[in-house]
Amino acid sequence: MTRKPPAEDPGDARLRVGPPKEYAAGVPAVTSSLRHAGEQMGVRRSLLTLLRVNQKEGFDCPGCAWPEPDHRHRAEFCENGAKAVAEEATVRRVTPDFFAEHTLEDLLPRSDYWLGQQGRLTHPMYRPAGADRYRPISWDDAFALIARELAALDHPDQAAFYTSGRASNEAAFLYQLFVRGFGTNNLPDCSNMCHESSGSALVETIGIGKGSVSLEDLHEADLILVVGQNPGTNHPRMLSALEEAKRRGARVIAVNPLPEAGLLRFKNPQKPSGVIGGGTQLADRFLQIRLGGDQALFQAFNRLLLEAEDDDPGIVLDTSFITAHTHGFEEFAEQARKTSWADVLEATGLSETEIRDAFRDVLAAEKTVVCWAMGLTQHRHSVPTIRDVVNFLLLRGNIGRPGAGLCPVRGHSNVQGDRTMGIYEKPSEDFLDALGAEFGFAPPRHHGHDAVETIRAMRDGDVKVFVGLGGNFVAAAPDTEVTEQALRNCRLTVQISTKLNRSHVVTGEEALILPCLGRTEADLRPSGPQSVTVEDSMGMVHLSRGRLAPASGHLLSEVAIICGMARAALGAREPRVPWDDFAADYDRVRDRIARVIPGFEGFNDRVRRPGGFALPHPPRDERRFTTATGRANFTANPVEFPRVPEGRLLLQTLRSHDQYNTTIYGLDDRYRGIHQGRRVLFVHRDDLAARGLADGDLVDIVSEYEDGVERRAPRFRTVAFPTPRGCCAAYFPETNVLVPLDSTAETSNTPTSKSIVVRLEPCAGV
Ligand SMILES: Nc1nc2c(c(=O)[nH]1)N[C@H]1C(S)=C(S)[C@@H](COP(=O)(O)OP(=O)(O)OC[C@H]3O[C@@H](n4cnc5c(=O)[nH]c(N)nc54)[C@H](O)[C@@H]3O)O[C@H]1N2
Ligand SMILES: Nc1nc2c(c(=O)[nH]1)N[C@H]1C(S)=C(S)[C@@H](COP(=O)(O)OP(=O)(O)OC[C@H]3O[C@@H](n4cnc5c(=O)[nH]c(N)nc54)[C@H](O)[C@@H]3O)O[C@H]1N2
Ligand SMILES: [Mo]
Repeated sequence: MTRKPPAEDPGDARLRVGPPKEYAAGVPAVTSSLRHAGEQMGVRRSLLTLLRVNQKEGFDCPGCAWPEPDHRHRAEFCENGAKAVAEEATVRRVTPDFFAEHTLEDLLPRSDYWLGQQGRLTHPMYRPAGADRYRPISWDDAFALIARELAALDHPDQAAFYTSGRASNEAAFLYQLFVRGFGTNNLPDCSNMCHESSGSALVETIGIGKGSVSLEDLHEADLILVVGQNPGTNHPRMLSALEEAKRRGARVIAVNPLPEAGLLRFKNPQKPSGVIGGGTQLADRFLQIRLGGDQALFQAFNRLLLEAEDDDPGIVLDTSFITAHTHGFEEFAEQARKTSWADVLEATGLSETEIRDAFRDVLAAEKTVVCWAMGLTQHRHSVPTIRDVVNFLLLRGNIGRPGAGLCPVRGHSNVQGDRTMGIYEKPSEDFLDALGAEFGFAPPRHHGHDAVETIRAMRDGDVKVFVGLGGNFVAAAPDTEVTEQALRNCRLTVQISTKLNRSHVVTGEEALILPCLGRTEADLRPSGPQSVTVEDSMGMVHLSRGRLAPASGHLLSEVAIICGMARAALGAREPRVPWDDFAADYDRVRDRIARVIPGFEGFNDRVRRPGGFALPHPPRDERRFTTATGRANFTANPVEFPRVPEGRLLLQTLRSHDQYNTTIYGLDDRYRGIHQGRRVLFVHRDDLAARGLADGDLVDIVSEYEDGVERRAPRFRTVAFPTPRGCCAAYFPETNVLVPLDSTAETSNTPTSKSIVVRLEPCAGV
C-alpha cells in the first residue's frame, strides 16, 4: 500500500533544513503568532480576538487542554493558541460556489494544508450517491436524511458516532444521550488514539482516569519529570508553569528521544527577561531515551528506591502511606527487585551512570510530579509503562498531597470533559443507570466500538453510517488506506465541522457536511447568547463564550445540530427528550447534567463563579481510591520494550510546530530547523551512513508488520538529527499510512503511533 505525496505539496521544492533551535518561545514566537493571526483574520479582528482567549469573560482557547492560572496575564495565550484561534476565526470561506467548482476527484489529491487553508465552511452540503460533487441542502432535509438512513439499519450498532475533543460538555452530553437513545454505545473518540492508555492504567491503579495534580501542585513540586512530551510546541503555557516551579527551586528532568527546544530552554515572551535575556534553562537533566524505553527506566528507579530503603530503612519509602492506602506492594516489590540492568540498558539506551545520577534527584525530592503525553501512550506496552509510573509515585506517597502527583497532559481542549459527559464506548453501569433514570429509558448495556474497532467494522460492512462530531477521522486514524476504504464502504458519512478537511473528501456513498459555530463565535439562541462549558486537563470546569460574528448566517451550534438530528431520528420514540428546549437554552442542558453526573451538583450556579469549579478527584482530595480493592494498586509488570529486527529502524510519528493534529497551520517546524516542508525523516547520522545514505537523500519509508502487508510512504528527505541510534521520527498525518490498524496497545487498543518498525529505501533516479 502506497500513498502518493499530494500533487501540489508546496513544501517539496522549497524545503530548507537548518540547525535545530536551543530555546522555545521568545520574540520569534510573538512575531510568528501575530503574523499568522494577521494573515487569517486581519489586524483589528486579531487583537479583539486574541485578547479574549482564556480570560474569565472570554472563550476557552481551542488549542490545548492546559489549565488557566488564577492570576491571568492580559494575554493568556501562546503562539500555538494564537494559531488555533486564527485558524478558526479566519476570514476565508468555503461556500457553495467552492463546491460547485471543485469535484471530489479534484479535492482528493490536495494536501491537508491546502484543504484547511480554504477557510470556514458556510453552508450544509450534501453529496448524493454517485454525484461527483457536493451541493447545498437545507438543515431540515439534512436531518431528515440522517433519520432515514438510521431508520433503514437492521440494528443501531450499524452506526458509529465519533467525537473529537473540542466538543463542549453540553454538546457531548446531548450527543451521547442521542446515541444511547438511538440504541448503541458505538461512541469512538479521539481519546482512543490519544490518552486512552493513561485512562486504562489509572482507572485500574488509582480508581479514576484523570491526573491528580493542580497547577499549584506543579508550582510547588521539588522534582518534575517531563516524559514523552513536547510542551514547547504542544502545551506552550506549561513552560510558564515549569518556569515558576524552577523559580521556587524545582528540578526538571526531561525524558525524550529528541532534544526538544521547549524542554531545554525557555524565553517567556510575557516577561521582559524572556524577550531580552537568555531565558530560563528548564531541564536540569535530559535523559535521551530510546523509543519505548520508559517502562524499563521507571522499573530501574523503582528497584533503586527499594534498594535505598534497604540501606536506610524508614527513610526512603512512605511506609505509612503504603500500609494505609495501597494494595499489592509485596508482589510488586518482589518483581521490581528482579529488574535486570541488562534489560534496562538495552531498552533505554542510557548508561547506568546516567540513570543513577538522575536517581539522585529522585531521592532528594520530597514532592515529585510526573508529566507525560503521547510519548508514553502510543506504544504496545503503554498501559504497563504507565502502571510503572504509578508504582514509582506510590512508593513515596506522591499522590494526594501538595506538590506531588500524576499529570497526564491532555490534548484537545475538552477531551477530558467529553469523557466525563459519557463519550465512551464502555460506559459504567452507574452512569447508564443514572442516564436511564433521568430520561426514562433503558440505555443499551453492551459495549460499543472504539476507534480501531469502528474502522474494522466499517471495513467489514458491519457499520454503515458514520457520524463525526468534529475532528478529521480519515486523516487522524491509523492505516490511511484501510481507513479510507472503510469510510467509502459506508452508506452515509456525516461530518459536523468548522473547516474543510480530508474527511469531507473521502466519504460514504452519500455524505453530509454540517457546518457549525466555533468557540470564538457568538452563539445566539432564542433565550439569548449562550455559553458552553469545558473541563481542562486538571479537572477545572469553566464557561466559554465566543463574541465574534459567526462565519456565516447559515451555521448552527453543535448543540443545535445534535438536537436537530436527534429530534428527526428519534421522533416520538423513547427517550422523550425536550430537544427543542435544550437547543434554545443551554442552562436546561446543564440542569440535567447536574442530575446525572457526580460532581456537577449546582452546575449552573457554580460554573458562573469566576474561574469555575474543580471536579472531585478522590485520590487527590482525600487519598480515597475507588478501585476494586478500595486502595491504590501496586502492579507487577514484566518489562517490555520494542525489539527491532536487524537493519530496521523504529519510527515515531509526531507533531511539527506548525500543526494542530491534522490541521496544518504552516510548513515550518522552527524549533527543529525545518522550513517550508513536511516530508522529512529525522534519523541519526550513523544510521544514515550505515545504509549508505547521507543527510538530504530522498527515501521511501516502508513499514513492516506481522500481517505481511508492506505499507509505504514515498519520498521523504532525510535529516541527520540527534536522535538515539535506531530511532527515527516523521510527522503525522503524512505517516499514518505506515501505522498498521492491528498494531495497538494492550488493554487500551491505542494505535502504536510511536513505535513502527520501518526500513528505508533510497528513491530511484534521484
Ligand atoms: N500546537 C499544537 N498543540 C497541540 C497539538 C498539536 O497538534 N499542535 N495536539 C494536541 C493533542 S490532541 C495532544 S494529544 C497533545 C500531544 O502532545 P505531545 O505528546 O507532546 O505530542 P507529540 O508531537 O506526539 O510528541 C510526543 C513527544 O514524545 C516524545 N516521544 C516519542 N516517543 C517517546 C518514547 O517512547 N519515550 C519518550 N520518553 N518520549 C517519546 C517525542 O520525541 C515528542 O517530544 O498536544 C495537544 N496540543
Ligand atoms: N500517526 C499518528 N496519528 C495520530 C496521532 C499521532 O501522534 N500520530 N495523534 C492522535 C491524537 S493524540 C489525536 S487527539 C487524534 C486527533 O484526531 P481528531 O480530533 O479527529 O483530529 P483534528 O485534526 O484535531 O480535527 C481537526 C478538525 O476538527 C474540526 N473542528 C475544529 N474545531 C471544531 C469545533 O469547534 N467543532 C467541530 N464540530 N469541529 C471542529 C475541523 O473541521 C478540523 O478540520 O489524532 C491521532 N492520530
Ligand atoms: Mo490527542
